[in-house]
Amino acid sequence: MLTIYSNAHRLHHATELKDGVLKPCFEMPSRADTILARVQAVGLGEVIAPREFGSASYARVHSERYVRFLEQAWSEWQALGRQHDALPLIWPVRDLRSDIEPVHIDGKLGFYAMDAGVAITAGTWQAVKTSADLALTGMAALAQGEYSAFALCRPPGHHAAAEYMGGYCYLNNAAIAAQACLDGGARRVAVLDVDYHHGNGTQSIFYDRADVMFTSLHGDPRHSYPYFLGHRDETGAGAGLGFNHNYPLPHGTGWDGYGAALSHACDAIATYAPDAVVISLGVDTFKDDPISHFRLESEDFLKIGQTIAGIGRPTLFVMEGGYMVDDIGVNAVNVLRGFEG
Ligand code: Q9C
Ligand code: ZN
Repeated sequence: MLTIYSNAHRLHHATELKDGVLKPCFEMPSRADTILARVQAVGLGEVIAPREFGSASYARVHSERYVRFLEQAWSEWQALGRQHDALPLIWPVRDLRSDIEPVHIDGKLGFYAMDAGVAITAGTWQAVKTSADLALTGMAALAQGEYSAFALCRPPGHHAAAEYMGGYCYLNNAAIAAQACLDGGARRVAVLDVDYHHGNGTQSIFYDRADVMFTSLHGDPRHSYPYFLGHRDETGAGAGLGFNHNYPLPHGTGWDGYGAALSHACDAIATYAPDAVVISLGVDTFKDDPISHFRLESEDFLKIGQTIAGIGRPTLFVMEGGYMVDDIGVNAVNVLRGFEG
């Protein structure tokens, strides 16, 4: 399987507010380095660099003003003499107004963020746009006849919606790639999200559309981040009604519960008969993940890949979460090897 990778991810290494303390993000550069090392150790296939696509491709699923914000936030922050990571401190909840974009960077950060896990640093935009380019390059490879590809994205993307960032995510790499597939002439694309956390951004982007079916298996949002989306009754709206499928699962879920839900999800995707499948590949479902609560073993990730292969469609894997760095390479690449059979 073809892998698309760039060292640009290392430009993004940030801090997050966690348990009341500012600490280094669990989403750190060693994650991608470890996955790449495993890709090479098992001889998965060729590793290529991304092409540059640019903001117009990102603005197919994000608003132009949001993309501009991401691009300019660090210089606006720095212009005030600030040197630490840019983090939001105020959010437009319920009856506060969210129809007017603030001018001040502190207002903008809250306006465009859902939490304090998305710091912006000097290198963030370069890493973020390159991560989207990895997914777009992977989708372009599928368009040119590859049956599968692995976009080794970092930072991840599935919590980012049309106009907000969150949960270590800035641009929604999987959504950008899915939209590019449609723009290239495909009629239907399925996005399957196997990250521990609900893919709220991807769901939001495609919620009212029938040309993208979104399916997510994740920790029940009553107990797990992102808390405010990912319930079973979210089935789509308007033309998209019936094309959004959530499988919230309890703490402690192991292969029995997970495999059954995954098989059900993959059967529904096969029935949808998409031209391509995009997998939001998080491996934070692992038993030793430091911030998640499922109990998958490393061998179970082979079975995830095998089950996805059963859909029988060209497939782009887009890297999302997974925070047990020691095992992240084995677990992520096990999905890919399981897929290849
Ligand atoms: N510090 C992914 O797996 N962290 N994201 C809370 C505030 C939530 C996980 C953020 C974890 C986000 C891509
Ligand atoms: Zn996650």
